[in-house]
Amino acid sequence: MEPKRFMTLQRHILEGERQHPEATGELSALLSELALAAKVISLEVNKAGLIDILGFTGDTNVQGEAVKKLDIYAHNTIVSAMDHGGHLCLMASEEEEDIIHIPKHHKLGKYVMMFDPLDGSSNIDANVSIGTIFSILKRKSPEGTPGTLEDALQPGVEQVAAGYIVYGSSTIFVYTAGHGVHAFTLDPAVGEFLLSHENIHTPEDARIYSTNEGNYKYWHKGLKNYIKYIQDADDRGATPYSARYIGSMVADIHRNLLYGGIFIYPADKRHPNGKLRLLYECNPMAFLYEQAGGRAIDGKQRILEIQPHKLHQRVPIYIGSKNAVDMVEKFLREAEEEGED
Ligand code: P6P
Repeated sequence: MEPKRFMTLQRHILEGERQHPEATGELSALLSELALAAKVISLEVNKAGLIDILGFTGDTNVQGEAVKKLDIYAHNTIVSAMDHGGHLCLMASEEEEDIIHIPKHHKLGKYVMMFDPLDGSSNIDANVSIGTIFSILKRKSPEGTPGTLEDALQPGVEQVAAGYIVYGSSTIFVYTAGHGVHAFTLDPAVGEFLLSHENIHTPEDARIYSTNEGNYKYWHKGLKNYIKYIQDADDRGATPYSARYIGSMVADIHRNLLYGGIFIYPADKRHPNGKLRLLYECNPMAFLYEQAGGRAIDGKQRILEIQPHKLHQRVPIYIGSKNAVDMVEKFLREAEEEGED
């Protein structure tokens, strides 16, 4: 078995950039700053359980109330790690209503980053894997000026890099810069993200479906027809699907990316736009999945082609193995053509 190259995240990004003469090294510096923030967040997430058990807070208050909520902590860690590197002109976070400007005394860069600092954080008390999701674009507004909302409201096809960090039994940094999907596992002993999965290709066929079936009665008919179709797979002599849904998007997506699966958070009769956010949840996951050979749609169009109108805009999402997304798209289209609701 060929030994894994001692390939760090930073070296991998730099080598990737060197293959593109126009690259300036700014993107690799930006991703390295994010990787540092991820290491700090990973430390805090992994001791979160202790806050309740041992009262270990790092603050005076043993009750733990004084300890910042982990998602605020993650948000603050990312902002403070990245607002002075000189590579960003703007940030946007799930935790902030408005765009986040770069402090006046810092150099303004050519990139914009949108992120969900700690998606699924409501699961932390149950020790469920959670994650940071990020999306990086090039600014459209003039260099040297403060970034604008329009810099953030670009369709997903404009992303130059995207990915997530999943804080689970290991901390894994998964990213794409448009040249394949690569994963790096944090080795806490050396404090480095080391290449663990190069050029991830998601299986064309799914054997896992991930959705909150508690919302079944509110689903539109096309989705009900699709779920029934896959649940009857063995009647057709096909391999039955497994239902796997942990309620943490990064954990569900990471498992499905590696094993093959489809993740669905649909529009339904209560939520006409679904629940998940376009700019810092659906777009980055869609970019990553398409780079890994999968697909991501809102039910009608590519997620990456949706023109955003609002910073925290929600969209329905069907994302996963190509053949599975093709199939659900067919059921949704047929139900609409037959006027079924
Ligand atoms: P529901 C977590 O709150 C989250 O934003 C995603 O990580 C997850 O996929 C989804 O919501 C779960 O939502 O409605 O099924 O609990």
